[in-house]
Amino acid sequence: MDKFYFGGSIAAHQCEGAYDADGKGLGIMDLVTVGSAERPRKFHDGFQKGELYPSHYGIDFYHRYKEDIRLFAEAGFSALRISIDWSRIYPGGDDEIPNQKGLDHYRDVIEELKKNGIEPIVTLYHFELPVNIVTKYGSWENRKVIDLYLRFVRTVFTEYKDLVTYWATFNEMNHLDADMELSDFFTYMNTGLCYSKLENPKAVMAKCAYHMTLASSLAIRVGHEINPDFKIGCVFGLTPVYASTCNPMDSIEAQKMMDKDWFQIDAMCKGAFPAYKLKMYEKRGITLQMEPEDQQAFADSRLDWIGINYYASAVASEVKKESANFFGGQNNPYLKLSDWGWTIDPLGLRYVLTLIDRRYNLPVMITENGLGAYDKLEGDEIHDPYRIDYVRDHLDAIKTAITEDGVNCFGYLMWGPIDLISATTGEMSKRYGFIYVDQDDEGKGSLKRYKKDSFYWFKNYIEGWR
Ligand code: BGP
Repeated sequence: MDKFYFGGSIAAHQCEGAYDADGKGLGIMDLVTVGSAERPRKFHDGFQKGELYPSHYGIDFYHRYKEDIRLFAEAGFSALRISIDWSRIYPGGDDEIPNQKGLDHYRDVIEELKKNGIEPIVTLYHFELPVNIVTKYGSWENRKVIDLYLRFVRTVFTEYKDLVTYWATFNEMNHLDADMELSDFFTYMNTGLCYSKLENPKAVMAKCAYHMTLASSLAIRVGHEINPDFKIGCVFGLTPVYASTCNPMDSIEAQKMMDKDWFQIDAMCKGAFPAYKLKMYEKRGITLQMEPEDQQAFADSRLDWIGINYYASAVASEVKKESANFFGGQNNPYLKLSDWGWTIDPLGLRYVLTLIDRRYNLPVMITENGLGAYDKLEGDEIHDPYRIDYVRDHLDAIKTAITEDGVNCFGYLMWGPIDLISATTGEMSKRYGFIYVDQDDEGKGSLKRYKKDSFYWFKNYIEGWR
């Protein structure tokens, strides 16, 4: 990849709103309430009176995308990562015929991006699973769901085959490892299933993770058949883990914590589902339903690129303490925390980039990175030096990884270039954007867009890159 892309990443359920417009079905995130750092988001089987569901309104990107894309172009973006919400294309996930209005909508968005000189990078699954797939099929635990997903991706690949080159099969499926204690919310976001309510949660998660990994490999195959020039990647949320001391046991602990992030990438890049993972499952008494043709799918479809979502690092210690860090493990005394307690560690990005490069030798893109912070609108202005520092320090780390460590990184997409709904808390006040959106946590506000100081800074930075 010879070009370096600058831009941002957004996800349909966090920005579009219009949750029931133009034939869209219900997606799992449509059933999740607003929360906060202290008050976890709740999810229900249906809507509850008096609750607020932020995906229903988002930031109204569904109707305002033209204005927003113009702003991205003005900021100098050369790429934008969007997601296509499965429930807009196949409202129930298993419909025979796709919803034409959904297809038309994303065509308009993609064409608008191209008109503005912005490369669309399209994620095919960003926590946007039709609810019907959970209630009728039991979600990804059921192998049948792979075929339904493939029907969806085939439709989308075919529809936009002359408009889109860069695809990502999934966002952050790596949060489903059977070797870790999972939270209800993370398993819900990925599968619509509630961890603590499952009878044998580790086995269910292992099956879901396997089926999603296989679905990704099969989607790569389908995509390359439709257009051999497609560049198909998958996006992983990666947290480098440091050992808390030079006690070798701490290093083993750190290695274990990172191990959970490799097996799916290994399966998609090395031609086989890794034997070490199968051994681990065996030890836990978990049996996967593996068919002979699966091996062929892993063997003949490899990722073209790897997407890295990077927010924080973690610390591992042999001495088991209650996990202090949102990303697992302990907090790092050398590093500061964001307002939401996420470790700020630009060097960790250089570290993880180098790890991935040496392990897979593939082009990588930073598909998400950013700082969730409280912003204050003063008149028409937002002064956000903290965000500028954060993004600059991370970009400097990428530059070093490219120029000194020889990493093949072809882009930086900051998360939430326009303020949107937080995935983990459902808040609006956890703001990431270069563009401010006038809306509060109750969904009230004019929705007017304002350029923050970081907007102008980013534009300048892009012009001066290299
Ligand atoms: C990533 C998700 C995004 C996004 C981001 C920031 O894991 O892929 O969807 O939301 O995290 O998280 P939050 O919005 O909770 O601050």
